[in-house]
Amino acid sequence: MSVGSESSVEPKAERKAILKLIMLGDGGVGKTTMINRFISGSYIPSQMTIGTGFAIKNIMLEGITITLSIWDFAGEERFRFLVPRFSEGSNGCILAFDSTRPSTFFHLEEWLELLRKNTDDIPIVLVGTKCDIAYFDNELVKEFVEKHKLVGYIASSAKDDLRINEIFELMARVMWTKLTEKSAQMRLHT
Ligand SMILES: Nc1nc2c(ncn2[C@@H]2O[C@H](COP(=O)(O)OP(=O)(O)OP(=O)(O)O)[C@@H](O)[C@H]2O)c(=O)[nH]1
Ligand SMILES: [Mg+2]
Repeated sequence: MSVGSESSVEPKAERKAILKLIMLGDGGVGKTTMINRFISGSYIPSQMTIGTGFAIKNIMLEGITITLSIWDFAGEERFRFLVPRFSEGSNGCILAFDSTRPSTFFHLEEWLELLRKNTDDIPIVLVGTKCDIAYFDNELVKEFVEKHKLVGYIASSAKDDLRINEIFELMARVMWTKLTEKSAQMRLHT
């Protein structure tokens, strides 16, 4: 190869995308702890979230650097008003309940209603937390996933580091696929 051809090689531009992922579910189900495990790899006992929290992490997907911007909504009722305002423009949602407290599963319909009023038809994965203590996987879960056309169900534990990375990687993949399909459709219609 000649010197001339070497110097004409342009550096390959890095391909990047930012995806907004929101976390919803009752207070104390373990949303913040799940994010902490994903970001830092550690189990960090957390305080109740006041309002919202925010975290980012880069992951590689098909040669593209995806920046996941993760919005961690407080589960307490008094902070619910923040969801419509700050969920705008989200690409996907992790909907979490606590496997040790069935009431948190039965509140999921309310979370979904709030979410769907304020976002496009975004992909949602259902996550059962704390499966180091209790395992919650039954017909009700299956029906819920089918009825609401969710991406699926993952039983997890931030404490024992069970399936935490899998949850975020699955969502990154699904959100990215949805976004690229949407832009391909838009190009077809112009
Ligand atoms: N055993 C066990 N406990 C967990 C797990 N994940 C979280 N916890 C505990 O559950 C409690 C609540 O966790 P958080 O992450 O603060 O819950 P949250 O959903 O963010 O709560 P809000 O901020 O109030 O909405 C904490 O005491 C955690 O240590 C887990 O996988 N296993
Ligand atoms: Mg929290």
